[in-house]
Amino acid sequence: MGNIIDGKALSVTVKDEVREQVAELEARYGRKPCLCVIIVGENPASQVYVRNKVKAAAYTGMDSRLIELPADTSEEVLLAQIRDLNEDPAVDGVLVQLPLPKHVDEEKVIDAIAREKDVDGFHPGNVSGLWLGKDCIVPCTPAGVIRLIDSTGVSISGKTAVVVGRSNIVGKPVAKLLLDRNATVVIAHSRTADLGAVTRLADILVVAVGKAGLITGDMVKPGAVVIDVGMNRNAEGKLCGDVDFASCEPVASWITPVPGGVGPMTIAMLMKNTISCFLSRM
Ligand code: BQF
Repeated sequence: MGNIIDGKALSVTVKDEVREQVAELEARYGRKPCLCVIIVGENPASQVYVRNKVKAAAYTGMDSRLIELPADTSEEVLLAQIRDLNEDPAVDGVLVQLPLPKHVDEEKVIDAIAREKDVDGFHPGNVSGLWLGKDCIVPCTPAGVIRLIDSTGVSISGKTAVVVGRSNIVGKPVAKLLLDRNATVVIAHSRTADLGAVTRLADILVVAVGKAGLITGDMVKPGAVVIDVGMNRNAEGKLCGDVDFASCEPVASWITPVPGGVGPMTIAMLMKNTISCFLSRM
């Protein structure tokens, strides 16, 4: 029954839209949007993610900078680097790849990024904007999740949506975006009693926990749309989601794969956010 949502193909469509916008913006303003990515240390997964971001920027024709700092960089030096970029008129978007080494306070770092350059949408000004229903930068993964659901043609309004996971980066913002689209939203988490009983209510199921194989076919309502935000490595080192694809795919009407589902859309929405930051500064 399950149709597979091709996040990779949709991400190319979004990046092609951005590529056209970049060309228009350059013609109108005489400069291209510029995204600056900071990575601290050598976490191999983070290195892949920042490479994906720089490659996507190149694809769209926008400028990018990659700042690679050693793992022992002090919080002070990192904050000074961010302040420099905040003041650099050539830079439109600044993001610091998470997670950061333990000696650095992530909250301080996020707060230091100028709100108008916060392409990740993690700054308290953007978080409050999201929850107050203002026009603001929306975090990339939640924005990508909504775009993936929209691509199925299934209407969100009036449906029961269950979000499993309550992180500030995915669970909470995705729940707010679904609420804004008139879903009836349930947030489930690690302390939810009888998770399966809750997930079986979902017409739209979004899973962002970080636990491989957490959701099995018996936990999915027949015909549900299933969006898997999980990014885990299994015993063989292969990328896999939080959803057991083999057992859920036959039950779902639509389902995202891992890889090739939410991940590429996260990167595409980052490109869109960079355009928004550029425009807000012009
Ligand atoms: C794919 C991320 C957890 C913690 C911090 C494409 C990405 C991943 C997968 C990617 C992620 C996950 C990113 C695929 C960025 C998504 O083909 O399936 C792209 O680069 N992501 C991140 O920057 O930080 C994370 C997951």
